[in-house]
Amino acid sequence: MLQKIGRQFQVQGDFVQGGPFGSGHINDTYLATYQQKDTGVRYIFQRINDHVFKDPKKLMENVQRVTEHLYVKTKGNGAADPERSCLRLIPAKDGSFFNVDELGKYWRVFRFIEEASTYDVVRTDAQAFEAGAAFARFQKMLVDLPAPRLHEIIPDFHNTEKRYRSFTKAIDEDAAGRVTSCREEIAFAKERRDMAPVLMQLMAQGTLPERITHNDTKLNNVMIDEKSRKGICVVDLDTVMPGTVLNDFGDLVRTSTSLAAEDEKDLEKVFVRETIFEGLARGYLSEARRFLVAAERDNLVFCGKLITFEQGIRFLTDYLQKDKYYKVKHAEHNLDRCRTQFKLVRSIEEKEKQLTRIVNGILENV
Ligand code: GN1
Ligand code: MG
Repeated sequence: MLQKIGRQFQVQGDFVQGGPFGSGHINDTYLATYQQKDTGVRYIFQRINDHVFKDPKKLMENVQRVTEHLYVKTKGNGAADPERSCLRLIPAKDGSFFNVDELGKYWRVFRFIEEASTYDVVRTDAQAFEAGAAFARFQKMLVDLPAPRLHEIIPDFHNTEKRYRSFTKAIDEDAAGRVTSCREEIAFAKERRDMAPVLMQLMAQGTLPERITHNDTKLNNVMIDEKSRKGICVVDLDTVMPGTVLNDFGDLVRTSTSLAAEDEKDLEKVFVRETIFEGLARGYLSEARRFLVAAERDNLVFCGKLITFEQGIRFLTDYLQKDKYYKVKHAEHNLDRCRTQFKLVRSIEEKEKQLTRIVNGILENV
């Protein structure tokens, strides 16, 4: 299959091997090796999930514009190795940046970034710093992306209020008969209902500016160079679109500060580590401090809580709807994921004062 897809792209050399790669929940990702003279060159092949991404062509238009802008800019900034500092799409033989297979599925190919790794769980404060800094640089570099506005690939993606409404609808419908098995989680979410519209309201008032944001800033979406340990390249650009930077920082808090897997069953392991949070905030603010406005600076702790809450209700909604959206490995997988999110929300609530002090301390000094 990969070999056949590869023939549609401007991939050089002979196919050697290929197989599934990474831990994404949405697209199907593969790594393929091609022999070019005496070296093996690796590529990422991805089949886009068109249940989630309804308009893959527009998605690819966004990805192409963003990667090109980042590449030209990185090169202009004199980066030592621009090819490793941003994703590069390999064009198809017809000159476009995707190929549609006989089942109507969209494929794309990226050059694989060698000697860099991604992590599902943070190991050190320094890694958290690098992830924060890499995403802030990414936001900063896209500030001057020329018009037109990027397509809103999934409308209302981080509209927590709408997510909350879909959640209550899923409870009412109870399509899978699972409501009774998650009463506690449902109650937890309902108690925190008021938090859902807060950032949307600030955006509607114009207090919180719209910027180009990544919207899926999971820790494992930044590649860390194996030698220098620097965050070199941000990946998974499908949801890059207009939004608030707070969703990006919030998702970093969600995915890096707890040191437990997203589907960890032992909830004792799930809580915010202040030192990791501090590393993350330091890294992020080292690059973003200059362009953030007050409403952004003031909500850096809140957005961590909000995005974690949002992700919890997204997993719970999918559980209630019998796992239509996320890939799952067993029937309770989405419920397990929801539980880690809600446990983390509780931990952020408990430590909100300390975390706010940390952010304010950094802001005074950068
Ligand atoms: C999905 O598949 P992946 O890892 O790129 C999801 C994110 C969620 C994440 C939860 C398009 O991301 O929004 O935060 O799972 N992407 C989409 O792990 O829904
Ligand atoms: Mg993604």
